[in-house]
Amino acid sequence: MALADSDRLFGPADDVPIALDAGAWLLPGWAAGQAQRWVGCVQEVLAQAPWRTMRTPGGLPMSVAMSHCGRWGWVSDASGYAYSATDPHSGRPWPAMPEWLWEQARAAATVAGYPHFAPDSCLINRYVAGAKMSLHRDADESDTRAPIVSISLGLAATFLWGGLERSDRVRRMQLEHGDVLVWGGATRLAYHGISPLKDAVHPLLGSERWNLTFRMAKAPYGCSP
Ligand code: MD6
Ligand code: FE
Repeated sequence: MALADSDRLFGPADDVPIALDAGAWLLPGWAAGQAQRWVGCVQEVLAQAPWRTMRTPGGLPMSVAMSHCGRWGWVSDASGYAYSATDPHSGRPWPAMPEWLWEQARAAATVAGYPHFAPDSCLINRYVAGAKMSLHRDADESDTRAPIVSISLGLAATFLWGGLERSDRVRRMQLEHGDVLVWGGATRLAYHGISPLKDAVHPLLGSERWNLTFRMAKAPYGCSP
């Protein structure tokens, strides 16, 4: 979110979500205080499912490297996009979602007004300079009443926020280290993407940006565990 530094220092208190769009909320810096712990959990996952580059159904390698945890991992290959219970690289189930991550994602969703969020999937993206994510919609989840909870760590990136049609006007906003987006409701299926990452150095993640998106891939929303 394009907030001036002064807004970040003297702006809304922690846990006060900022409305970005219908059903979509930004929790500025919400994850920053425990960033080390987020990074540790991701490293635990990576030890079991290392970064890999997937190909689009059109056969092009993606510029973003990915890993996953949780019951379902999002995979892309020549046959299209799908959620898979196994890691195609190892043939084994994806690493379990660390409990702390599950709890954090649920807490963020609750702050934004989605109290039944119970993620069964977490996609982890890694960007280096020049990596980007083209405009897309997250539409492979079975119950889109559930929001997606997205955590940004490391280098800042420009988030592209469009509308429900690909041709709709696109807004740009900065996502900074520790920012959390909780995105559901009427704009859950809006187009969005990430501009090519600028080369820089972050104290915790060096030349990288990590993004974690927690989803309910298969479970119906509202059936609290
Ligand atoms: C990223 N995020 O921040 C890409 N999708 O690297 C997404 O594609 C995304 O942030 C759905 C909901 C929230 C997101
Ligand atoms: Fe997305």
